[in-house]
Amino acid sequence: MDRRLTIGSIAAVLVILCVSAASATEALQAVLPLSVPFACLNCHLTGTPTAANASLNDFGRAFLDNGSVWNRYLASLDSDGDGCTNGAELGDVDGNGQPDGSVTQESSNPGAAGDCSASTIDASTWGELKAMFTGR
Ligand SMILES: [Ca+2]
Ligand SMILES: [Ca+2]
Repeated sequence: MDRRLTIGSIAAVLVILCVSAASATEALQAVLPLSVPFACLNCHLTGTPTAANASLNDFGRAFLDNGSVWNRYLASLDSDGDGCTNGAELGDVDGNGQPDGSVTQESSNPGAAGDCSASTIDASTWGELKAMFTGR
């Protein structure tokens, strides 16, 4: 009976840890300007992170190091080193938290190298263009 209780307790703890890891990931996704279609894979090496397996990719570490805040600084970085800034990959080049223009999905994953084509427009130019249309 003690053994069943112990196994049950361990299972309950694992479920709680898994749920808390998923909840944290979902809450942090809401901080990003867009998180579709990559969702958890924006920051994690697995699409289904758990407390036992929530390893971060390069963008996930940069996001964490930035206090889990999305801003102009984080947008200007190229965390995965593929030639596209995090902002370009996440659809918010100037990092003001608003998706650019009519963008509704990420163009590529900020934590996976080799999945983008480098933009020729820089963040400040895009920010000026965006301000013309949004007044921000
Ligand atoms: Ca990149
Ligand atoms: Ca990328």
